[in-house]
Amino acid sequence: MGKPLKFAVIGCGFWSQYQIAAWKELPEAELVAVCDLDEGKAKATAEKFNALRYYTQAPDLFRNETLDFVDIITNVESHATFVEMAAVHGIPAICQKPLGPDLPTAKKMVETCLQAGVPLFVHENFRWQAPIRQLKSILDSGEIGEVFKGRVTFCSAFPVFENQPFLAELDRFILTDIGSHILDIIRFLFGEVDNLRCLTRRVNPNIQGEDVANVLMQMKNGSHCYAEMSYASLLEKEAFPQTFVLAEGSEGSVHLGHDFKLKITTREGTKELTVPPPVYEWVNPDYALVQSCMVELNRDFLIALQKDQPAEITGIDNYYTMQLVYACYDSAETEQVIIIEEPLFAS
Ligand code: 89Y
Repeated sequence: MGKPLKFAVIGCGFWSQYQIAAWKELPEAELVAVCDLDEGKAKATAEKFNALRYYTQAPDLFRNETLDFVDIITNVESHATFVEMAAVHGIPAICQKPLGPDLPTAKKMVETCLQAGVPLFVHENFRWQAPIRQLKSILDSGEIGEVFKGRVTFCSAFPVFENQPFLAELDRFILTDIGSHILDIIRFLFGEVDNLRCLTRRVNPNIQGEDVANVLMQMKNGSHCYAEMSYASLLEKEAFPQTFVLAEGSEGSVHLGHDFKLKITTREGTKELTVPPPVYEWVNPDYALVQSCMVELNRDFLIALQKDQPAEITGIDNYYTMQLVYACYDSAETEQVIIIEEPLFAS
């Protein structure tokens, strides 16, 4: 192992407490500073994680610190500002999902980093969950043949607004918050989307944005995918934060259901395996599945930075997911099928 890479975190809210804990699992990374507009939060986070310094103003952080990368864990409205600051200072940036509050802003962020020659990665964690990775390797093995249909389900009534109150104030809620994950899983497992049609609605009267979204997609490879998302689903067994998947192929099917159970069915019968998340004592038990997988995602970023190679989720890759998120809103508003265009980036 060479010298640990020095990094800073911008944003010391609910999520960053776990994201920093995930970094602490990796001795190849060293947290040197944190930053938050709220001095109390910045100080408490620096103390909790032994960061040497804390800041309330990001420009001061960039001016004073010598960093190998910065991890931006703030609300979506400030992502572009901080990514641009990192690019100006030549510091590789990891940005929380969703990358940008709209597609033109997300594109500009990608282009700014391309033009500055600065790596941009996106902290998109769901596809790093242990059962999702296992499902992907089953699809890649060819065991169920050629996939012709995929369904990805995230339906829950978990009170996410208690820990993350800002979610209730978003004009665009479930597609930006969960859709960015679920549509990314669709791409990861089933390939790129050619066109889609989306329906949305708001069931919970106490929030601003939509809390139900259903998306039907035709993939470039000809298969069909369906993504269903809801935070208004009072179901027999609450599943938060599990994602369920059904992939159907010419030779069989794979189903990821409750409690991390994967069932592989072929003409020979059904095999079952359980793929639980790794256990870390710092996770919030309600979010164990999604918080534990951040260690693997962070490891991928570190390897990319150490070897000067792309990470799995670069800004460019994640832009394709952002295209789907915002195409869903366009489709819901216009009641039209939206064709996904290949993006062009000015570099
Ligand atoms: O913000 C969301 C995320 O990224 O994972 C689950 C969550 O915390 C609530 O929907």
